[in-house]
Amino acid sequence: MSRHGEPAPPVRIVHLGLGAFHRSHQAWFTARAHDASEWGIASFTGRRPDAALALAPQDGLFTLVERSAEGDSFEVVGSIAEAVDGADTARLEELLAAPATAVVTLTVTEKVYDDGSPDAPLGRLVRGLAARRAAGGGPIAVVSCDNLADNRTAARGAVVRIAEDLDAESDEGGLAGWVRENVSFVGTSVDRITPRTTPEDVAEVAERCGYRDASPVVAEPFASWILSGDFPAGRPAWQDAGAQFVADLEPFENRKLWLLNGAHTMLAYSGRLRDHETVADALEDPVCRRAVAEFWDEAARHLTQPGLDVPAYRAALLERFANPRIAHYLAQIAQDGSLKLRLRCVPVLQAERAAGRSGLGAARMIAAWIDWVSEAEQISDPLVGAIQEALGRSGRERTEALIRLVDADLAADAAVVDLIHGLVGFARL
Ligand code: CS2
Repeated sequence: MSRHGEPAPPVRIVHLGLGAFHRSHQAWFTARAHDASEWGIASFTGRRPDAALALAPQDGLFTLVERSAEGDSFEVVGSIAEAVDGADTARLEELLAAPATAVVTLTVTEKVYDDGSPDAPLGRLVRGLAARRAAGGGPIAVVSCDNLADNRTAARGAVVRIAEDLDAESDEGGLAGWVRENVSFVGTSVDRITPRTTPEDVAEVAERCGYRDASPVVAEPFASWILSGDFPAGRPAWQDAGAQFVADLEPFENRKLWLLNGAHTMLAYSGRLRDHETVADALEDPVCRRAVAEFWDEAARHLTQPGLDVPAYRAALLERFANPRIAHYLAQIAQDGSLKLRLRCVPVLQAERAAGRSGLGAARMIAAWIDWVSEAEQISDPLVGAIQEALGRSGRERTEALIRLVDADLAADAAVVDLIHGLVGFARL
């Protein structure tokens, strides 16, 4: 694939976290805007520099395979003007210093918001912002596209904290103040199921499209992007591709995190314990499906704002999850469980407890996680050390120690601990 000498759109967006989801989501929305020719993305890799190596030789172009239950359709996405190794901080600083750069988007994963080290993605971003300040590049928008509650506040908090650390080390200071005045943090709720690309997908694109794409991306047809915040230096017309701009993001964010991601996490643990591989497989199992429905009933009690249409959202989710042609592996979703539970399950459990109910459905999700970590061959989680330590205990004490890693208040609630302790093992029955 190549642009055949045609120029790529000029870079006005910098992205951190070049992965499949970024390509099926923000890159696709940008390519679909009517002003797409004015908005190129320079996308920097996070954990996987090979993502840039595969895209650079094909001028940033890639195929999006839209996979519905009926079949596949193919589309070349041209919005990534540059695919850059994340270690190339000189290029990042140069681009962030440029006044033409108006937007930074982030898909750096939930755990990175707590990582303040200078070499982590947000540390690199802050050094880029320092370069912008020095160059007089002007205000800019930073748009978090990670599955965190209130991701705008999480991004602002992390960036300001790192900027304050840099200020403390330098003679000049003032960076944190500049960030507060010049960086608009935009909150978003993002959604598009994007399983990992397989060698079969690469072969299929070659056969059906007649060209070789070393790095296509597969996604479901559904895509949603709900945003809240200002873009002081402009943005692409993402609404052309269906993006929604709202004043109050929270209800939408909760609906997505609790209903979609919560169900994913429930299916990941209960499904793996019952030997299922994918979301669609687990959903066919009445034990897993019942657990999801029970959790959804609880969550729905706290999703009452007008316009959320929870019944229709739930029905659509069941259809999306059941797509038999999307192999979305439970093992992938099972990663980083301690953090994901905190976002997807704990708020529902707390709301249920506050309303005087047990929170059985949410408790079941934590029980499934406990059961799964107890037997998993490999645990990929920022708290893996503490999880292993807790697993060394036994009985109720062990359950309590694991719950504490998810949420200390819940672990201090004896009724919750008893409930979860009694539920461990439900998925094996
Ligand atoms: C999933 C999400 O891996 C996970 O934890 O729940 O990646 C999910 O597929 C996306 O948020 C869908 O938009």
